[in-house]
Amino acid sequence: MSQESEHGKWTVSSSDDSGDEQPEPEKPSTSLLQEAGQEKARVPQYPCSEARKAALKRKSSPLKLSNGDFPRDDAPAQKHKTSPQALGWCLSSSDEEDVSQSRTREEDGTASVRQEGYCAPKEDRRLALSHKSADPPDALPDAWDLLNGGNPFRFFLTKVKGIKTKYNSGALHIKDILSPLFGTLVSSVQFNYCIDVEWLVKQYPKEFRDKPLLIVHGEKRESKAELHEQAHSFKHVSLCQAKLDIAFGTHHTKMMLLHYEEGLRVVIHTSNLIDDDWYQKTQGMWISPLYPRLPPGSVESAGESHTNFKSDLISYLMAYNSPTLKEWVDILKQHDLSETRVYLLGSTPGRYQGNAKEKWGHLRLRKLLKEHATQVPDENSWPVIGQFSSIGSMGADQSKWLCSEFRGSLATLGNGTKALTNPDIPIHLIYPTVDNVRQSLEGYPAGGSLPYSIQTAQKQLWLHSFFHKWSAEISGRSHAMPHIKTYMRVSPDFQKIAWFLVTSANLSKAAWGTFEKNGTQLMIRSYELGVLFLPSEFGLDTGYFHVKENMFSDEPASSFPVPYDLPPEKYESKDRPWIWNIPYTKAPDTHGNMWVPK
Ligand code: GNV
Repeated sequence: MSQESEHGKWTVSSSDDSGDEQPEPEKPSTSLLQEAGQEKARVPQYPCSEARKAALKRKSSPLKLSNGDFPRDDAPAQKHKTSPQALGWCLSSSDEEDVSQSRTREEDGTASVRQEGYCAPKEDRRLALSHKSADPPDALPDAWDLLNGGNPFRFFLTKVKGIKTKYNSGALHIKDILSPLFGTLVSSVQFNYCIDVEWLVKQYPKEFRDKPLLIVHGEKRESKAELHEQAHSFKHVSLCQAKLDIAFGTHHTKMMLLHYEEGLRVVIHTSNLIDDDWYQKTQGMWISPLYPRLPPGSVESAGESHTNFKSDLISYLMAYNSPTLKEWVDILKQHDLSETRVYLLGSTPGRYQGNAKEKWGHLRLRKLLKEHATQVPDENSWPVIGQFSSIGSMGADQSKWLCSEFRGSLATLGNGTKALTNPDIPIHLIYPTVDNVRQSLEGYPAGGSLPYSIQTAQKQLWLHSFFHKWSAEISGRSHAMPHIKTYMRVSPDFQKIAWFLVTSANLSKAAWGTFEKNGTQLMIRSYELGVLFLPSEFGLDTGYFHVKENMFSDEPASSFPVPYDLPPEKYESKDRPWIWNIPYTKAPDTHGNMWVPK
């Protein structure tokens, strides 16, 4: 099939025409298929969504421009210098390879060569882990410094392949997180949504690769069977299915519990356990300090933090009602989490009334902001910002959920907040436009992880008037599409923030909860998890953080590294939100392809 447009001539590759669900790896038969041939054709072996399947299919059988050249007229990929090369990416020695090349997916790991090659003798590692003063020699990666040096927030982004080295300087790949430098692993748990077990096992260093690994997931029926089939090959891997008793609920929580000889570490993040999620996306994580083991015989309440993190994490784990996770609760109880400065904010499926109403979701955020945030001058003019990678059904107009219960919770600041539905409080929503996706490092396939559907979008056109583009010059990630989800309250000049949340929760009622029975009950469908940063926990009594002006400078510790540009830029009249299940054939993406979901 071939078609012509003002942007040139396009072909739909034959493997697409055949409707073949499992295309064979394509050999590049002409130079036109260069990139296509370099992408390793691959059908997911892990259970995952239709949107992601479409992305993987498109990557293995791309819809190419057939004349072998970019259109010369106004193809924005050229004009706006968005090809990686045009932007001057890949110039540093460590980023030598072409971003469009296939990765050797097993051992790519974004970890640098020195990291890959280095494994400190166990005694050295112990030293490094137990004494701050034991400065690691030059040969050590900066991951250790990152984690233990002057980063009070412990908030990180994932490394992105194909951007300048400086933009990855504060970033971590999963292999960095699982590195022996962070601790001598005894056993671990991975909570997640989409899991490629074979890939995951390879992310652990060889010396820890056979340590017990528990995977907590929400798969049912066929996809559960597929996951079990995958895990079966690994005798050290076991599975725990999270109960999902309410329709359309999903297990979105992304957390690692890393039990070490030296203690315990908790990582709460936004990335699925698949290669694509750690390659060219903007993802966030909070990494706990190394929690030491409590002395034997410590009381039940020992090791609690000012933020009540230990008890809140135990409550979250108990909500699964799983005997296996109860064993992890016991391990948690044996550790000292008192150094934790963040608040835990989770969602677990259920219908909650009375006191339980404030345990999860947006009412939990409302309670935390009421009790631990403080009022700021002129607070009614401080906007709420929400930034996410998917969107649920929000009803016929803004009064149904977004600007009532949801904004009411996010606009709470201290005990004095009265008008929870104050219509004056602006709400800015950040979600990628079609052009954001088209011009991204991944190109249109990035849209496979932005599963806003046409069926949902067309019911809520009113919502799109709140939308702002994805822009992240500040972190060098304007072309790394967001899979991170963040929410915050920001000053009218966008230079201060009253709080910041990084979470798995998208903009949906399923994630945040919705009132039932005249507001006496909060109904939540999904598991979600995030951490809330409040100024008071970081020694600030002003009620706000300053926004860091440069992610990579040494500004005062009171400045928070918001990972995208402020103020957010509104959609222009030509802009459309990315919708995954409609075709985009008028302009090529950064790989010269178009998007035709079947
Ligand atoms: C594509 C994701 C997640 C998550 C959940 C999806 C979907 C879908 C499609 C990506 C995704 N769901 O990270 O929790 O259709 O639900 O990344």
